[in-house]
Amino acid sequence: MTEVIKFDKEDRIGLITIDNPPANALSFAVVKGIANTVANFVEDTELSALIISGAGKMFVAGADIREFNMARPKDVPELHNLINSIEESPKPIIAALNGLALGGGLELAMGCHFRVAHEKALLGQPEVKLGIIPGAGGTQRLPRLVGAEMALKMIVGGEPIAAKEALGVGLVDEILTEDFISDSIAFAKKVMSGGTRPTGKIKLEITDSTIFDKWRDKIKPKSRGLDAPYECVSCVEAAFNNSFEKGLELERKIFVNLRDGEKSKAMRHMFFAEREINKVPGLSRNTETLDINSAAVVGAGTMGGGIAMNFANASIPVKILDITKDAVETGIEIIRKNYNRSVASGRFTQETVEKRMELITGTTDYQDLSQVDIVIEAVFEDMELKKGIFLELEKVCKSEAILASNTSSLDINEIATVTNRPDKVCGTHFFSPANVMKLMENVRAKDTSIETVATIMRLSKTLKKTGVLVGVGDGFVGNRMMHVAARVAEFMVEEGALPWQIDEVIYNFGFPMGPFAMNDLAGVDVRYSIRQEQKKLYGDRRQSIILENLYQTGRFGQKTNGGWYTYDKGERKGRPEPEVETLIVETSKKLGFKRRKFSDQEILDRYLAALINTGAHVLEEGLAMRGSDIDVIWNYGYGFPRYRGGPMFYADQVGLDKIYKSVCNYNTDYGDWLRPSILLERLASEGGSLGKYSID
Ligand code: T1G
Repeated sequence: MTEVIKFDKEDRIGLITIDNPPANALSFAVVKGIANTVANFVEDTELSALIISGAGKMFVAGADIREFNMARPKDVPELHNLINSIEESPKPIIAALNGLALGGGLELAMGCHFRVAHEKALLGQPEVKLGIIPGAGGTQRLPRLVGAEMALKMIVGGEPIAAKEALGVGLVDEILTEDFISDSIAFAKKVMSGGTRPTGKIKLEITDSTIFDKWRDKIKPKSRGLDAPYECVSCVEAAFNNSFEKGLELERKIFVNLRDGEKSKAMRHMFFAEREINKVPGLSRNTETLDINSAAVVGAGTMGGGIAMNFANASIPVKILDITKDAVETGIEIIRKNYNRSVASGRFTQETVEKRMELITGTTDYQDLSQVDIVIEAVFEDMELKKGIFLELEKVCKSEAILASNTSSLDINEIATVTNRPDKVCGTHFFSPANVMKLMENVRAKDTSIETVATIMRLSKTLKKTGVLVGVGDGFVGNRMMHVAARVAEFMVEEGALPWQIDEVIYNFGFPMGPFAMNDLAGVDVRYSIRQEQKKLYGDRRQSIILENLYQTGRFGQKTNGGWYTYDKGERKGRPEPEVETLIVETSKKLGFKRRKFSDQEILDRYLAALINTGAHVLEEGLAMRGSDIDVIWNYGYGFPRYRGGPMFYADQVGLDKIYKSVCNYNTDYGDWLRPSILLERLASEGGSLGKYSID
């Protein structure tokens, strides 16, 4: 017996245990092992029933995603064929769901004749999150067991349901709680002489055929650029309009088409990328970490308030300090308003909000921070101000406390110099709004200890954030790349394009908004002050005069009802402003540019070349550990469309040689802003990959 499949017998009952850690994925070896065991069971006259279960906390987490692009060995059947053979068995086969049954795991269970589940088991078809559909009979069997509405909810939504709900809708026959395997064997003995129940033979009748178009309308707002959600609806619909065999055929065709398409490859890349970020060289499960049972935030502004909310949401008491009582009270009031909006939207109950507000206490006295485990400084981006705060913290905070800065670009190495604990100084860069955005750039300064790194990486998980470890550099990773791409967008405006044309191109690529709309949201004044600060680093490079001219008009964005766009009262979406267009044309003239047309494709090429080349520089400088880490940062922090992976994965798909050529071409226009990355050049020449690149 292969080591991933164990087989036992008790009386007339056979028991398969899938033991393929870490997720009992249906790898080639597992599929082969099950197929051989099922074939032997069918022939074995001493056996009357067969149970399939899983070892550990999961039943089966699905097909093995790592094998999607591998050639299937000739002696391994396709999963959907194995499941059909289980369903055709002349003797009953029971799925004993000891835990998570997802994707192909639930499809395997539905090919069985009976299903029993542990009360803690979850059952789901999450394939849509990978840009595919259930490809082993799920779209045809699930509606036969639970009906159209539930099947659509599970397959199109992709979320699992609990065993109890599964029992209620007929997906599970019994819930077992005591000794799960012996109870499963008892169940098998009960049904072993009652014959089989092939799911595929269940007749389907549709009562309301409009349900499918209703679902298509329902998913539209969140399915921009996606194909899989619509294909899920079509396959479930096909189950009601075709024979079982025909439905399986259609499902298979659509599954293969999606699986081999660029969008699913990108989403599968992101699945693994999100898991790679936790792998830090030198950091292991045994690395000592500091328990974070209390926190403090210095600065009761928008960011400080949002950060404090994250701790309260994780049930961690948090103090919020500012220089005046008024500032503290205002900050806490803003927090309450944010929470009240969540109550109004039904996300939280009033009781939850009260409990969380009790965890947040304001102060103006540094002494009150003396016993907290971590302090996060979140004040204005001014180095001297930050150093002064860290000096105070060094005096009052207990020696083991971690001192973190939420700075989005300043040098944390320099901040650390004013403390006696550089090993405990780091960055925790939250993205605005801090209580909403999942991304955290965890910044490792040159003396930050591995224990401090381990602590803040674990803190990200505690706060339900996606923490990516980055190094100290201008703008760290995300903003470093964003500012170069945004400058190139501004340069194109100086040379002939208009903000609204560029934003439309970037929106149509899949971003939630373009760079100019994003700047109006974050503040033209904020970008202006960062750019002024950056002149210390890049003073000799071309500067964005249009940004400086716009700033001088006092049009700072949504906060002033007008920036690049004008915002009519209550409107979140701005409209092109003729006054700004006039300013742009005047600026072009003063700069000596003869304004010219930019095609949409050229705009996209220039913008992405800037983004990708700067990402390659970031990798070259060791500020990010992997290309896939950059993809996670851009998906979670800036809305890079997941069905395109991230900038690094996307560059691989376009072709690094093409990207490198574009960068060299645009380097003549933008100078060192697009100085070709040596890493990009090397990978392009070697046929390498940015998305797979890793410094470890
Ligand atoms: N294939 C390969 N590896 C997998 C895997 C899978 N299906 N699921 C998990 N892993 C790895 C994961 O990469 C990580 O590896 C480790 O297991 C622990 O995962 C035919 C075609 C199950 C909820 O989409 O949602 O079936 O980093 O860190 O937080 O129709 O993993 O340790 O090296 O996420 O406890 C459908 C995907 C597949 C479920 C557990 N199934 N997995 O979460 O641990 S397509 C899915 C998850 C399919 C059929 C189709 C989660 C989890 P490493 P983890 P976790």
